[in-house]
Amino acid sequence: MPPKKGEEPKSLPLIGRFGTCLKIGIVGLPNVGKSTFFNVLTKSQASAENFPFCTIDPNESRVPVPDERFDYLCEYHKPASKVPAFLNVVDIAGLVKGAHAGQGLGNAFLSHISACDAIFHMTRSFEDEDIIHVEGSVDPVRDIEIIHEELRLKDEEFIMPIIDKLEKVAVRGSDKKLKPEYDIMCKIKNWVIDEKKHVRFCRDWNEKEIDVLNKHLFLTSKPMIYLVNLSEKDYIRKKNKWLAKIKEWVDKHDPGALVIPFSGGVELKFQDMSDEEKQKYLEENKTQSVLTKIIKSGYAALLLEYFFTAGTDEVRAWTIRKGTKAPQAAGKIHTDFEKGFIMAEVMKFEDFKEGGTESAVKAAGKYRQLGRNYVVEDGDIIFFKFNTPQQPKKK
Ligand SMILES: Nc1nc2c(ncn2[C@@H]2O[C@H](COP(=O)(O)OP(=O)(O)OP(=O)(O)O)[C@@H](O)[C@H]2O)c(=O)[nH]1
Ligand SMILES: [Mg+2]
Repeated sequence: MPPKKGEEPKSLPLIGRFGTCLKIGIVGLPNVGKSTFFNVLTKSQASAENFPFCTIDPNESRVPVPDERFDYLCEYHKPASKVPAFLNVVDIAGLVKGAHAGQGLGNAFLSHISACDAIFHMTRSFEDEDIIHVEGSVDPVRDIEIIHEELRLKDEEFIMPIIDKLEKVAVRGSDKKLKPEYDIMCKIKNWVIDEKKHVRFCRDWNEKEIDVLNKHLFLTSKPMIYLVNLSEKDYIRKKNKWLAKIKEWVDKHDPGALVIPFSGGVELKFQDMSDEEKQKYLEENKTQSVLTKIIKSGYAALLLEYFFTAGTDEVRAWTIRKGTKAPQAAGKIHTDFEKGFIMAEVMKFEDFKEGGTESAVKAAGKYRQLGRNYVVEDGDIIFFKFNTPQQPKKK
C-alpha cells in the first residue's frame, strides 16, 4: 500500500518517551481556567459512562477516549466487559514569569511538566473583572509567549551542563566516540539558546538527533495543543478578538499545532444540566461541547493510537504507539502473544461495519492474515494467532 498522505516516514523514530503510559499536562498562567477544564473533563466522562474511571490523585485522572467505533463494537457484541482507551491528564499549578528561576512554584511545577509527554496550553481570552489576571489584563498572545519563554529558559538551564560535560570528554578529553553527540548537542543549543526556539519547531531532526533529544526529553520538545478559554457568548458565536491573533502566532511559531476554542463556563453549565436541558441548549444556541475533540486531539498529540479486540467476552481498545508492528501490538495483550506470534488476522473497522458480520468481511476478501512486518493501524480489529510457548519438560 502506498503511504497515506501526511504519514511520517516509517524509518524515523518519534520524539518523546517510549511506551504507551503517557500523559498530557494542563499548563498555563494562574487563574486561566486549568482546573475548571480538568474537572469538567474528568467529571463529564466519569458520569457519562460507567467505565472504570480512576482519579490517580487529585491532580491526575484517566479520561476514557470517546470513539464511535468502540461504541459500535460494544453495541454489536454486547460484551461482558468494555475497556476503552484512556487519556491520562494532569492538572498542573499555574506558571508565572520567572518560574524557571524559582518564582511561584518554580521548579516543582516545571518537574511536573517534565513528567508529562504533551501539553494542553490553556490561555484566557475571556474578560471578567472578578477573576484576577496575574498580568493585569487579558492578552493571550503575550501569555503564550510568557509560558513559552519559561519552558525554553528551563531547557537552556539543562542544555549548558550537558554541553560542558560532553566538551570535557569528547573535545578536550580522549573519548572521541562522543564527538557526534557533542556536535548534535551544539546544534540543539544553537536552536534553543541562540535562536530562542522550541525544539519541536524544527521539523527535520534526523534519526541520530532524535536519539539524543530522546535522552533528555526537553520541555520544549513536547507537543502542544492550544486551548483558548472563551466567555459563553464568544464561544457560542465563535468569535473573539484574540482568536485570529492566536492562530496567526501559532501558525508562525509552532506550525501544525492545534488551536481549539473552548469555554470552561459553557462546559461547566452542561454538567449541571439534564440530558434534555443540554439538548435544548445545544439546539437553541447552535453549539456543541468541544470536550470530545480535545480528548481525541490530546491522545493523538501523544502519538498514541489503538487497535481493537472484540468479542462477546470483551470489547477492548489497546493503546500502542504509532508505527507499532503486529508482534509488539500482540505483546500488549500478553507477552506470550508476542513470543509465539504467528499472524494477525485483521479487519478494518469500516469493512466490518459495511459487511455487518465477520463472515461478510471474509466473503468480500477483506479479512486479511498479516505477518510480523505489518504496521498496525488505528482502529484495526485484530485476532492474533500464536503458539503457546513450550513448557520445559521435566525429566
Ligand atoms: N468567567 C469565566 N470564569 C472562569 C472560566 N473558567 C474558569 N473561570 C474562573 O476562573 C477562576 C480560576 O479558575 P481555575 O480553573 O481555578 O484556574 P486555574 O488556571 O486552575 O488556576 P491556578 O490553578 O491557580 O493556576 C475561577 O474562579 C473560575 O471559576 C470561564 O470560562 N469563564
Ligand atoms: Mg488550578
